[in-house]
Amino acid sequence: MEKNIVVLTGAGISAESGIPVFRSETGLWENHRVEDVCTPQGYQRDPELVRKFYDGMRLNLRKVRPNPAHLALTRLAENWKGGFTLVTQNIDNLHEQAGSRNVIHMHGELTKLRCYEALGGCGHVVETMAAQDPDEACPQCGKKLLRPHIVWFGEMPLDMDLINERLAVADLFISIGTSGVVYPAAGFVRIARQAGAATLEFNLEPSATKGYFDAGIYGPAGKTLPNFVDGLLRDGYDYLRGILRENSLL
Ligand code: BJW
Repeated sequence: MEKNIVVLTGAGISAESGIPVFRSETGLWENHRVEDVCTPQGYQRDPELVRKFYDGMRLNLRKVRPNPAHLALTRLAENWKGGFTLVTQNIDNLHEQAGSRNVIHMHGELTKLRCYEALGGCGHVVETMAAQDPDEACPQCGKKLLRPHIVWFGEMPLDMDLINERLAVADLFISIGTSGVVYPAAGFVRIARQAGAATLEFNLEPSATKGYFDAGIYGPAGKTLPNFVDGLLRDGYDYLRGILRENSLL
C-alpha cells in the first residue's frame, strides 16, 4: 500500500540559507520584543513599526536561496509514490524557490498582504515582493486596511482543517528544524502518533516535543535530510525501518 508522508518544517530548515531562527537567548525577535511585532495588539499600537519589520524580511527574500534541505523535500514530493503533504511554519518562500508546490503556510507568507478583517476589511489577499505602501487600497473593497499576511500570536493558524485531515491519515510524520514550543504546530506529532504514524525529527538538538518522536536525527538539516531522502527514495520503508531502529528515542 502507498504510504502517506506529512512533513512539518520550521525556522531551522531556513537557517543554513541565512534566515535567523526565532528563538534566541536574548528572547528578542531581530531586536524587537515579540509582543511589539508579532501580536494584533502590537500592530494596533504601532502599525508603522510592524510594517517596517516585515518589509525588511520581505526585501531580504530577494537575497536568500534554498539550501539542500529545501531541495531534498522537493525531490521527495516529486518522486514519492504515496501521498505527500508539506506544512511549513515559515513565512519565507524558500520551499517555493526550491520548486515545491502546494505548500501549506500555516503561519502566513511574507509575500502576501491581507485586507484586515478585524478592522472591517474584506480578507482579500494580494501578492507583493515590495515594501508595503501604507496608502495602498485593497483592490477588492477599496479600503486602506492591508496588513502583512502573517499569523500573529492569538490568531488562528491557516488551513487547520486540511492539516488535520492529512495528519489523520499519515503513515510517517517528519518534523524538521522546529523548537516544538509554538502551538498548534507543536501538537501535530501527537496527532500523527495517535493516527498510527511513525514519527521522526530532524534538528540540531532534541526539541521540546522529543518525547513524542520515535527517532531523532541531529545535525544541520542541509546535511542530514538529503541523505535521508536519498535512502527513502531508494529503499522505501525498509530504509525507514533501519533509520528508526538506529536513531530510536524510545
Ligand atoms: C536547526 C538548524 C539546522 C537551527 N538544521 N535544525 C500557553 C500554552 C500553550 C499554547 C499557548 C499558550 N499561550 C498561548 C498559546 C498559543 C500560542 C503559543 O503556542 N504560544 C507559545 C509561545 C506558548 N500560539 C498561538 O497563538 C497560535 N495561534 C493559536 O494557537 O490559535 C488558536 C487560538 C486563537 C485564538 C484564541 C484561542 C485559540 C499562533 C502562533 C503564531 C506564530 N507566529 C510566528 C511568527 C511569524 C512571523 C514573525 O513575527 O516573525 O511564527 S511565531 C514564530 O514561532 C514563527 C514560527 O513559525 C514559530 C515557530 O518557531 P520555529 O519554527 O520552531 O523556530 P524556533 O526559532 O523556535 O526554532 C528553530 C529550531 O530549529 C530550533 O529547535 C533549532 O535547534 C533548530 N535549528 N538550525 C536543523 N541547520
